[in-house]
Amino acid sequence: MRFTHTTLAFFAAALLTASASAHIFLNSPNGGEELPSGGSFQIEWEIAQSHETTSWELYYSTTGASGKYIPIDLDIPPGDIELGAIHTYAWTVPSSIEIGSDLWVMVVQVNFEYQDFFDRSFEPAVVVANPCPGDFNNDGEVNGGDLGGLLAAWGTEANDLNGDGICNGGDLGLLLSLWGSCP
Ligand SMILES: [Ca+2]
Ligand SMILES: [Ca+2]
Repeated sequence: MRFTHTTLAFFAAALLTASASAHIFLNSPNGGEELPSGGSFQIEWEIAQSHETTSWELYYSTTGASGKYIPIDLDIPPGDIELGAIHTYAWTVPSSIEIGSDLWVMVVQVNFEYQDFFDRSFEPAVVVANPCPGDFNNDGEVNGGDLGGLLAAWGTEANDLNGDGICNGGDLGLLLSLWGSCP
């Protein structure tokens, strides 16, 4: 959570309980970010209180901060669990999400005590049209790195360029037609 003037009043009301239980900070997205449909967005969170950790879980919602939450990845290795450690996850924003949708993300720490601490976007991000379709790795061009990403996602819902719900030959043809520098 971050302080802003517009959110201060709301936050003040929740301060007593929230500050006592803040064990993770979701740094991004935390409100106002633009997420490219079908493109890559880096989710970032930070450890505010260290715990033994078995894994991390990431979820998103397009209906509200309180959910319904849909899994992004439920088995992310714990990594560095020291206070202040920064964690990132390169997420391919599903092209099935309607352009213009508000979007919230939630990160959950799964630990040995069966107490799952979490944080989620304070305000929504928004899903926008991808300025460079096919550039899955956000390096400014459609190239071999993106072809590798497409092949790795073959048969799944990820890197689904033409929006038919699965990554397959149709997407490969489209990727080749988009080959080169982004406009
Ligand atoms: Ca690329
Ligand atoms: Ca497809």
